[in-house]
Amino acid sequence: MTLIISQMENLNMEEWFDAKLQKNEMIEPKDWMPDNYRKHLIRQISQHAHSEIIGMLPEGNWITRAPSLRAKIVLMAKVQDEGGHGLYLYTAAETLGTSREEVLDALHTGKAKYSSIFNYPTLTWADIGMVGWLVDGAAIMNQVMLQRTSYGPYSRAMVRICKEESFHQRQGYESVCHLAFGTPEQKAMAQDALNRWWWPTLMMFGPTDDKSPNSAQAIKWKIKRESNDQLRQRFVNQTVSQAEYLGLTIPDPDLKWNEERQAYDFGTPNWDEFAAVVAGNGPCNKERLQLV
Ligand code: FAQ
Repeated sequence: MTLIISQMENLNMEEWFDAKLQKNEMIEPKDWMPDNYRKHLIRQISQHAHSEIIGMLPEGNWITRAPSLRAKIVLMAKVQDEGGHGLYLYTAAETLGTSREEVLDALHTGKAKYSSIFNYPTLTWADIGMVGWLVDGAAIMNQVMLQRTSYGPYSRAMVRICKEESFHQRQGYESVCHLAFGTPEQKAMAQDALNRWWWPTLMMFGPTDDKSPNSAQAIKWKIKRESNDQLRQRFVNQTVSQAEYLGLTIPDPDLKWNEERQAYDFGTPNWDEFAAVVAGNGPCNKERLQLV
């Protein structure tokens, strides 16, 4: 009897929850929510937080090697911002009933993922420019929609994060401008970095929509507002003219404006490489294994 009453209550609550989503009202920590909605958010928000923190490592590694005092100050500020983003996001995850220890444990034991992009090495100073221009550029393309995600604490964290990420993207572009308009050697260094970072950046948006197990439910729950492919396409459309201005070539022979779609056609990222990197067999891991 008690079970039936609690099932009926859950049914009513589910209707209430769906109606709230329909009205585009935020779900707040003390509101009733389906267990799977809670789990989905803990997964996504904690993985997002881990990406921000792991993302500090390749850049932090360049602070002592920045080529000028100005570049060093800017990079330190950026790395500090990323740490702050991680903290806002861990806090948002905690409002869902998980603890900082639990989510960090999931990272350390390899149960939780972080963005594949941070398993690529930053070999030259130009790579740091690419991280700002391309990696932050892709991150912000994805995160703008998350400002309207249905869970209040995540949405509010994203508003501040997006403001800071747009500074990050611009500082990266400025840094790449210096190289692209510098000496032939500097321009070649920028081109080499673009060649290495382009495809991994496109993979940051996640698998294609037909291979994305979490997307359909995420969109239904208004956690994600746009799909992986939509965001990837918008990123390509936005970035091509920026590369043209720099006089750099995007390493994709299939990249072509499609008049009918009013969008760029582009090639297929290497999804086998993506799977390997996510599984921990990326270029950084290989380097580490060789060093051991
Ligand atoms: N790397 O079904 P979907 C940044 C996993 S922040 C590794 O499409 P979903 C700041 C995915 O988790 C960058 N794994 O999943 C910065 C899932 O596995 P699971 C991070 C990936 O969640 C810049 C499986 O594949 N941004 O860069 C990746 O609907 C510069 C199936 O995928 C965010 O986290 C990947 N790239 O869509 C810091 C934004 N993609 O969990 C320093 C928030 C997918 O089922 C320097 N997150 N997977 O085991 C999101 O928007 C989504 O979670 C996606 C993935 C779009 C990342």
